[in-house]
Amino acid sequence: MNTTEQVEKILADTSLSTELQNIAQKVLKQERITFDEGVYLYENAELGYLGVLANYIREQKHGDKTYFNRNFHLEPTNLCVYDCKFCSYSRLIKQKEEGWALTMDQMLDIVKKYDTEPVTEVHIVGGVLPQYDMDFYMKLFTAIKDHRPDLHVKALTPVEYHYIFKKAKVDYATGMNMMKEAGLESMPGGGAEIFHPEIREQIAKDKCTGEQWLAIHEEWHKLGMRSNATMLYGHIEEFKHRVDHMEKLRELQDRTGGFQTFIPLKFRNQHNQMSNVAESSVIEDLRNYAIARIYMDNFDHIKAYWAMISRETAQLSLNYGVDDIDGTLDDTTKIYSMAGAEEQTPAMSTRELVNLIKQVGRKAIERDTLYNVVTDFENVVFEEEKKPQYYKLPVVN
Ligand code: V47
Ligand code: SF4
Repeated sequence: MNTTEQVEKILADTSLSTELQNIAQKVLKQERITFDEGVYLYENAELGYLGVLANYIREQKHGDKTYFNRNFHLEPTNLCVYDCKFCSYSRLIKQKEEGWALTMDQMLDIVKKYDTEPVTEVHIVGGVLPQYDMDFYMKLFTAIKDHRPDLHVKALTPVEYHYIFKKAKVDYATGMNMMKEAGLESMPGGGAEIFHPEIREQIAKDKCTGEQWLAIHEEWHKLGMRSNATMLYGHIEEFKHRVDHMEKLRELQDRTGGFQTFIPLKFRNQHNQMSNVAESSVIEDLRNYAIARIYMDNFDHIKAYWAMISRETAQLSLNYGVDDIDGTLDDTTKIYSMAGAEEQTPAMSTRELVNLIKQVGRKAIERDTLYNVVTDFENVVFEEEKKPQYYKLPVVN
């Protein structure tokens, strides 16, 4: 049964509520669903139904293609002036003995370690500290580009930009332009958390607001540049807050078209001030990916961050709207291992990542940051191993 027939089968199900019938019709006609329909899906839709619709959209957009990239993380510091309640990573400045803060030379030495590796991107993210100001980051970006011009610099989030621009007394438009001139090429999706102030004020109260996060991305997009967006879900927010978050991103994307990828980030509850909050189930994670795929009709890609959700859930997510499973990052990232992620030293070789994708019947494509194809692995069989056998999971019973 192809994906259109699967949606038609759903439409023929007379036991389905009128609301769910209407949403399925809209998806088939490639029409946008409303805020209320988004909330309705979270409250009422079963995983099988959501999987059919999300997989239909995914295959309309990308067929079986599943993207990944070869990148590494550079984390300048784990000290931070902020105190987000979900953060397991940062050490407040008063706990300095448990923290690190790298110098410019130390950061460049890390970049140089990858000189002989076929990585295409450095993802720079970490805590916020006064000594990492505009001048520091501009020098860092320029030094990286001077050393290795082909390495794409994807760096920092509106959390850092808002902080350093305010200190330097420059407005967002000027600041982002200066960053671009210095070598910044794209912005990762972090710092978004949940935009709605009812939640943001409880979990991330001092850093940039939702409006400021969106305004900085808007300025960046106006320069013709691209960025990603995340949503930290599965903690104290309600479904309406998730839909509000996606709605705000969808609105901005209508205006600028600058977002590439939406990345739902599952809240992990270890070693932070929200350890009493239970984590979402795998079923809820898959439902969330699927609803994101249905709701975010103007986003090309939905990404699952495999290091956070486990390799198995990443494989499953490919049937629930996800078409990107991030990169072959190595253990330079501590953000998730500290929060109780599945992967304590998240490293996967290209061979492992390609096989993980092929095992569930999808096509593995290595991309660069801007989704240009670097290598299509369809016909690449790594030496010393058999072609993996796969069974492409059905999404309906
Ligand atoms: O903004 C922090 C999240 C984000 C926890 O753009 C947590 O390609 C879960 O945004 N449980 C930073 N999540 C990482 C990020 C990212 C990751 C991968 C790819 C891209 C991209 C962006 O990590 C933070 C926050 O939302 N985070 N603590 C936690 N306990
Ligand atoms: Fe700092 Fe980011 Fe952690 Fe918040 S999530 S405390 S801004 S490192």
